[in-house]
Amino acid sequence: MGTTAGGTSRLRESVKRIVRETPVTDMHTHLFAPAFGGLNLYSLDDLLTYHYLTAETMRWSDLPYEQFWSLSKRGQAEHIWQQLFTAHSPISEATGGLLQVMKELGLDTSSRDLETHRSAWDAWDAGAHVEQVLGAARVRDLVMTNDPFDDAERKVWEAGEGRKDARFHAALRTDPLLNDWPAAARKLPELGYQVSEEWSEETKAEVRRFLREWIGKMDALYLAVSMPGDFVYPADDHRSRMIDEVMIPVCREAGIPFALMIGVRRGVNPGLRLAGDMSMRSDTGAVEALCRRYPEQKFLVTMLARENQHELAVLARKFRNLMIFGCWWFLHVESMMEEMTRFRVELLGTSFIPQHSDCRVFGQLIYKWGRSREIIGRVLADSYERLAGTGWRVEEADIRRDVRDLFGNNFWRFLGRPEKALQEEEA
Ligand code: RAT
Ligand code: ZN
Repeated sequence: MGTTAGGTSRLRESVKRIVRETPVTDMHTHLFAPAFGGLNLYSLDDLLTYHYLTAETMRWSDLPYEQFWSLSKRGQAEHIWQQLFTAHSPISEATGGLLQVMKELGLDTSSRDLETHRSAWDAWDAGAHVEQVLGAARVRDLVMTNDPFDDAERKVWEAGEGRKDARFHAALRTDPLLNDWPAAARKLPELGYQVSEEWSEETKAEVRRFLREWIGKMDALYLAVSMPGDFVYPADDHRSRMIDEVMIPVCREAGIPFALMIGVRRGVNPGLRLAGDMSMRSDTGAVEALCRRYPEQKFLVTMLARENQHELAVLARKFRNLMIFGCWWFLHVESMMEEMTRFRVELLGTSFIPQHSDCRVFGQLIYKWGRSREIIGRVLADSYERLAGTGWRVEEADIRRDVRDLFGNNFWRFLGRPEKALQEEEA
């Protein structure tokens, strides 16, 4: 552009405007393309029954868990609204986020009458709503979480409908292969793969064939798994064998990254179902060992415990095949996002992926990206201000390039798909 971004407050304003306006690639969500029909969630009751809100509700509610689960979705939503929005002030990240979504979609948030909000919401056309949300959140591309073991989802892929909408990309999720091998070994033969629980050459070859075929069917951008905090690598165990003998060879052949989301302890309170998972400290040594052993393999990594974040960012300075991403789940709150984004910028400049949304319901894109943009904008404004203080000319074009990197281009280049990168004229 040739123009500098201007004096201090003008510079701050430019940074925040660019961060607000730059389209984003949301590289990990649980959203689905329209072709997946019933798997799509977009109603107000879907937003209210989000598991983040269920967990918060149960702090107040006296209902036995099973009684809560036996309610219809509508009944659960009413209970959640009553506990979190009527009986108490909605000041947590997830409750405040829902209000932000309602406000941005034009509902009168001064009213506490759920029925009024519902009827306004239900009158919207689902397809138009999705477009409105993607537009309001400025999400250009998003990555789903795709599971061939899920019967409803598999049908859509088998019918060749899964990638009809080019904005919705696939990620092949492999949790059962690593975390519940007996169940995976029972399921794979049903899908046509000659697998047995015993770790034989045939089984390994068949699991590799399964992954290869499904990567192809989905055009999967990466292979993904979530791991408990006590994940150890290398070890004399099933996980290490699966990674070394199946996952890495398949990823290498397909030329795709392996995404590890580490530090979840599933079901610490099973009564809460999806809301019952806990965060857990992890050993970054496992990621270090993988990155060192497989320098040609790319790893996308996020961790769930706050205690791991600094070390993980330092590790990314050591390995260029490691891309750290997002403020995951319980870290997707203002204080954690601010802290993490600051030291990531301080340690890595702009060579990381600051956020993913993890959305399960479309409307959530509005608040999750709204909040993230606000925080990232603040951190970057401080950084550019300091930079300008050294006498460096901070050009608007430089800021736009950096934000495009953070919001998508680092991801696409890491994947080896630079053609998907956001161009200057699109931003
Ligand atoms: O953030 C979430 O909604 C979690 O329930 C998990 O799905 C987590 O993000 C994951 O992908 O395992
Ligand atoms: Zn997730």
